[in-house]
Amino acid sequence: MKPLKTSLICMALISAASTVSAQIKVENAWVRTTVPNQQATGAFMKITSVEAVKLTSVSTAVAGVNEIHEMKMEGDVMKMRALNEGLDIPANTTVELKSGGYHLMMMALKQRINSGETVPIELQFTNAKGRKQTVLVNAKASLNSPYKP
Ligand SMILES: [Cu+2]
Repeated sequence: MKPLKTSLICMALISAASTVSAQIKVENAWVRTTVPNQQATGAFMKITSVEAVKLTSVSTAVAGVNEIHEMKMEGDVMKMRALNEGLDIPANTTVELKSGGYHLMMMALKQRINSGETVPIELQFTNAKGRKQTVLVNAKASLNSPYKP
């Protein structure tokens, strides 16, 4: 009976931990390389969270201005806009930031982004209760996505 009892306690602890903490997972982060004197670029990734959160702000050391953007068709025109209210990440749903859709826009670049470099990006999330959580990701610099679709 003893081993069974131990495993039941373990299961109880695991489920308690997963309901209390907001676990946010960021995968496949990459940033598009630039040519000399280029002023702006984009960063892309997949974000999944156990609880519903909002991506509210972004910061990097390589850009003076970092924004969360959306690209979408309005009639026949592709338009880009800043999501000043943040980007919703519903619970247990992977939100993909990709070319032609949501992306992080890095403007007023302070340096060239070269292939093979790693760009640290700090992502700030807020949950429904206003609790903030910061996630640091290392984005790979690449001309196109270095990850398989
Ligand atoms: Cu943009």
